[in-house]
Amino acid sequence: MNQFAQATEKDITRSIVEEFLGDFLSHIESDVIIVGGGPSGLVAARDLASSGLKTVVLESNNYFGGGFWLGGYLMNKVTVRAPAQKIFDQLGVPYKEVPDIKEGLYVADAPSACSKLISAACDAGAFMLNMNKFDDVVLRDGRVCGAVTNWTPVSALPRAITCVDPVAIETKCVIDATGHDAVVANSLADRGLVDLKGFLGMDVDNSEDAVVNNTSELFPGLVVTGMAAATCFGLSRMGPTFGGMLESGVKAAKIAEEIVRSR
Ligand code: 48F
Repeated sequence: MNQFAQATEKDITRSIVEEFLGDFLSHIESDVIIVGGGPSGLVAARDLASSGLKTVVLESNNYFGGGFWLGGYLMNKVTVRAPAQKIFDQLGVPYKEVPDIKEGLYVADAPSACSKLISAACDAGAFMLNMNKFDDVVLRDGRVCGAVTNWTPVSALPRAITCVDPVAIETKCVIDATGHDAVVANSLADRGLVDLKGFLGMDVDNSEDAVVNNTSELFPGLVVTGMAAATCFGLSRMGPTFGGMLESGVKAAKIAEEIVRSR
């Protein structure tokens, strides 16, 4: 006879609730919250969690990866320019070198690259909180020190439901990795605390380096990365290539780690 009890509905429900709430409770005070689980945010999550920092990724969608599932124009081949192929090497993503390009251009399958990047962030120990829509910042003593969040479907409810209050997670540093929308930075701009320039037309040659160079602490406690940095600092949009996004995530993690360690 089987010595184990049959799992029934209550056991399955208990497993889900206990595991989720346990993880959630242990992250309500975290070192870093990354808002947005696209390529820049996921690289930052991988690096920060690998450094032993308590890292949360808030993602409004049910899947992570943002724009990294497609290369451009509904075609699922992603390109990176040198030196970002080294990140493909770290992730174990197979790629091809495009011939006769002086500085190096590499092409890979988007599903392979995106899933391996998500996996790397999970394996490093980041707490991956999908279906959570960033709603606002926690702002104290002139610093961003947390993120207000709600379930995505709740955020999308028509106002017929009067109010479902969100909850907040405290942190030492928030990274805005929400792409073109730069939603965290915009929550400060709406209050006149920062001035956002908006991104410019496409200029791939300049934009990749510019995004990495401008990845920075925009406001005390808030680092901006990826396309959010382009929106904040008036940079050209990238075009369908991802090296700058990945390198920007690496830099954002370094800046965030310095902020965390200094507090
Ligand atoms: O847009 P996204 O992929 O940002 P990224 O890391 O990369 C940009 C490229 O994909 C592409 C490009 C290539 O060069 O220019 O656009 O800068 O990922 C942004 C993530 O943020 C999530 C969104 O669902 C996506 O997964 N996001 C957006 N708003 C919110 C959010 C929000 N309010 N709360 C939580 N997540």
